[in-house]
Amino acid sequence: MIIRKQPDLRYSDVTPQDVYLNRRRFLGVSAAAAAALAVPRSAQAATTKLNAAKTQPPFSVSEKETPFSTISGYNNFYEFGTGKEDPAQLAPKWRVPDPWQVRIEGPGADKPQTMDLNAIMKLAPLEERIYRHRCVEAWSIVVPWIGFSLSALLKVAAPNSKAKYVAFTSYYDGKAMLSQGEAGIRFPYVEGLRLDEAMNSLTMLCMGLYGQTLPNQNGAPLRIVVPWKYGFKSIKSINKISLVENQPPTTWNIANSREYGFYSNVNPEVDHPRWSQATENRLGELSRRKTLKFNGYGDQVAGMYAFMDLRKNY
Ligand SMILES: Nc1nc2c(c(=O)[nH]1)N[C@H]1C(S)=C(S)[C@@H](COP(=O)(O)O)O[C@H]1N2
Ligand SMILES: [Mo]
Repeated sequence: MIIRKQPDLRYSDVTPQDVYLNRRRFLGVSAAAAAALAVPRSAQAATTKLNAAKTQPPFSVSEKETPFSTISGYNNFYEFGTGKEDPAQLAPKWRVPDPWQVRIEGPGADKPQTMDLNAIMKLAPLEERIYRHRCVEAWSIVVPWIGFSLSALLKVAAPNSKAKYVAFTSYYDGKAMLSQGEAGIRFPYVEGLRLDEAMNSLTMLCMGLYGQTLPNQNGAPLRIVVPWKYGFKSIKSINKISLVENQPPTTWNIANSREYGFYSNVNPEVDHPRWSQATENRLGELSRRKTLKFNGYGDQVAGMYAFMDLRKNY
């Protein structure tokens, strides 16, 4: 049992005493008032330690890692709010179902099955991979993710010749998450990849970051990470995977097909209809960086698109 949520931690339990006391002194308020100001105890990010073997290029870049506080404090996770700081406030209050079950099915799966997270985590050794992450909104981060290639899980379902695409579905609980009306997008959040993209060794099934299990706001307990595509392809908190024959619908394409395509490979040559994609703001840096084609992973992935017009297939 590797994943275990810490029960009922109080703010003072997870905040080093001196920091906690200093903050109280700084606020100039009583202990009772400080407790009222504190994050409710249900909102503690409950992560546990997760060991993983470091990896070499191309599975890790040598760029400076974005601090944990940024990675876990500035997020896109519309189920928990549309503002970048909302998920860090709201997602920790969500109680991640335990056991976490993932259904793998579809006409392309000869061995459809339901697997729980503990079984999934035993499919391959955990690796730490330091990937660039580029959001379509032109900010980027560098994240030490923990997990392994998604292919290890897909193989368990024995893909057959009908498996042309892989469709992913996020968990959705209307009681703990925003409504579709509030978020402005369809729930459950859905994403998809072509089979070769999903089987590419860079595509990651991810259970952690920075040496610990995923904070809820980063997609606990299990997400996908596709480093050469815009961030919205990296779907969070998944509980269903389908091997299908046709290109599956995807949430942002449904919301606005002119702005968000199925492929969504990072491409500085093709602008978003409302802004340039030529440069990006690496969070924490002052000057903008030039965006790299395929987010810098071209050697590993460009071949998959050799015969495609990436302007049409944006
Ligand atoms: N289920 C779900 N997955 C999601 C999103 C979302 O709103 N819901 N946002 C996407 C977007 S736009 C980005 S940039 C990344 C952000 O991942 P991070 O918060 O771990 O950096 O998650 C992606 N996965
Ligand atoms: Mo994004």
